[in-house]
Amino acid sequence: MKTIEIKVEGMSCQHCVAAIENSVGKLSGVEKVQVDLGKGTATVSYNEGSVAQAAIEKEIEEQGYDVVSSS
Ligand SMILES: [Cu+2]
Repeated sequence: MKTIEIKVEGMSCQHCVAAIENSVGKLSGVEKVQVDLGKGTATVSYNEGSVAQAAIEKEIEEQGYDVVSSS
């Protein structure tokens, strides 16, 4: 299990939080998603053998947000 913090731009309200938590949370291999609206981050815990970090970031971008960086 790996946990990353992704800096996301474009989130403005609880709707955005729910959109990201739901869509990323549906990816198989993703264990936990926690979005912090104030910090503009999404903290994602996932199984590296099941899902790639790039796929997680792509999912966020497909929802209409910009991935700035991740660590
Ligand atoms: Cu919103």
